[in-house]
Amino acid sequence: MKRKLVTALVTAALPAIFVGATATPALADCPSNTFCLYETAGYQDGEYRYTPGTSCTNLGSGINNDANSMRNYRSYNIRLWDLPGCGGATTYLARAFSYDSDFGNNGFSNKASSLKRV
Ligand SMILES: [Ca+2]
Ligand SMILES: [Ca+2]
Repeated sequence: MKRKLVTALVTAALPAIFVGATATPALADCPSNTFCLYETAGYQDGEYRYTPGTSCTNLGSGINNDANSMRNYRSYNIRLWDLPGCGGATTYLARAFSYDSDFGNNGFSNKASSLKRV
């Protein structure tokens, strides 16, 4: 089950990479070499900036269980977990140099509680 879910998420992330080749959605809003999470789909409302390493980071109270879109301008893949401490089977993979305007079609709306570079 876990393997199947991860594969689905990877496939879902691919179109965002291709979009990135032709469109640049307000790149200035998220600094280079930074991973940004947004409270609302479409990169709206609160922006929370991270430079994730390989140690797990738990999300703060403002964005915990409230993230709905992301921009990953890091040169690394970053995984988000539903549970704090980067545990559990429900995750979301943010590919290097990709963005996703809505976690809804990934089954990950208002779930992210922790993240790290993978
Ligand atoms: Ca959660
Ligand atoms: Ca999505």
